[in-house]
Parts: sequence; C-alpha cells; structure tokens
Amino acid sequence: MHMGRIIFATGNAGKIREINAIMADTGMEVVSVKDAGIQIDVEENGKTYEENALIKARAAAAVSKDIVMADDSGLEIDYLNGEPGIYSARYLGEDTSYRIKNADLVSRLEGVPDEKRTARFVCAIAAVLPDGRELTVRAAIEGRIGYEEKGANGFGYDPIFYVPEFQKTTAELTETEKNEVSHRGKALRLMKEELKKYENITCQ
Ligand code: ITT
Repeated sequence: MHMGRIIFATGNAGKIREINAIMADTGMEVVSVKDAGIQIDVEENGKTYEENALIKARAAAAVSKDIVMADDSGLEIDYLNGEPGIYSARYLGEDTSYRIKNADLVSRLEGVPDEKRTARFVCAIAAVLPDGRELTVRAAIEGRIGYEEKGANGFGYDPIFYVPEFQKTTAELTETEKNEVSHRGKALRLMKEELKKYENITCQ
C-alpha cells in the first residue's frame, strides 16, 4: 500500500483530534501544519465554507509536496438566519471563550420553542493534491440548540448542539459516536471516497 502523508491546514486542536481518528483507517499519516513546521497566515475572506477551506489548503500546498487538506466549518442557527455560519470561529471575537459564546447564543434564543431551535453544523473539506488538482466536499449534521451547556467532550459549540437521535449534545457523545454522525466525519468519509479515485492514493 502506498503510504503517504496528509498535511492538515488547521490550528484547531479539536479538529485535528477528530480528523486523526476518522483518517486512521487510510494508512496515511495526518500531520497538522504546525507539526509539519509550516506556518500559514491566511485571511479567511471567502464567501462560502468551500472557498475558505480552499484558501487554507492552497496556502499550505504552496509550501508542501504532500497532499494538503483543510476544514472550514460552522454552526448555522435557523432562528438567527444562519448565524454564526462561516463566522463561527470569529463570533464575538476569536479569543472569546466558548462559555461566553454559547451563553450568548442560548440567550438570543430565549423563549424560542424546541421546534424553532433547529440548527446544523456544516463542514467543507478541501484537498490540494501534489499535481495541483483540487477537490472539495461538504456535509452537515442536523440538530437543535439546547437551553444550557451540557457535556465536556468535543470543542466549540458542541455543548449547546443537541442531537435528537441521541437525546444528547455532541459534547455528551463519545468521540467515536460524534465522528460517526458529525458534519466532519461525513465530509471526511466523502473525501476518502474522492481520494480513492486517484492513482497512488490508497484508502481502505
Ligand atoms: P482553522 O481555521 O485553523 O481550521 P478554526 O477554529 O478557525 O480553525 P473555522 O474557521 O473552520 O476553524 O471555524 C469553525 C468554527 O465552527 C470552530 O471554531 C467552532 O467554533 C465551530 N465548529 C465547527 N465544527 C465544530 C464542531 O464539530 N463542534 C463544535 N464547534 C464546531
């Protein structure tokens, strides 16, 4: 089997942990840009998740010979017209704690009944292959915004994202459970299928 390396253009430790677990069966080593000694400083000024994922992947691909991937994701709350969406990381400021961001979103939904609390996590993954070819995939998980933070797993908005099938938030799911149903798990599995179509890249 061809053993290769995938450089993942993310600085988000929560994403990297999930991505490593989801990609474990590919036989490919997933390395964060930081661990690969690559520094990228990009402005995520795209209008879509796909554009932003490509901006990050292209920046790392410019200085790497490996396959490069990037994830751009976000939380879309229907009652808030899709906010925070592609601005999820920047909502209330990049350095603001998620305790504050989550409490703020919950308070903006005060008095809103269950059926109007619908939301989804969306994830686009972009890949730039060594020959310059570019791929993007997207997936989502549907859920509802809870009434308070619950659970300590995951990261970001997980403690307020309630998944009806499990009757739990994504922060109460184990990492394996989350990866089976999450936007990121689904998107990465789609990307694995895309990569299988290319020669010299073997995924199980
Ligand atoms: P990189 O750009 O370095 O990958 P980032 O955190 O800035 O890291 P994004 O621009 O894609 O990444 O922002 C995604 C944000 O959406 C992330 O910071 C979380 O706030 C939220 N988010 C995405 N996926 C999530 C998940 O699985 N669980 C909880 N929150 C999530």
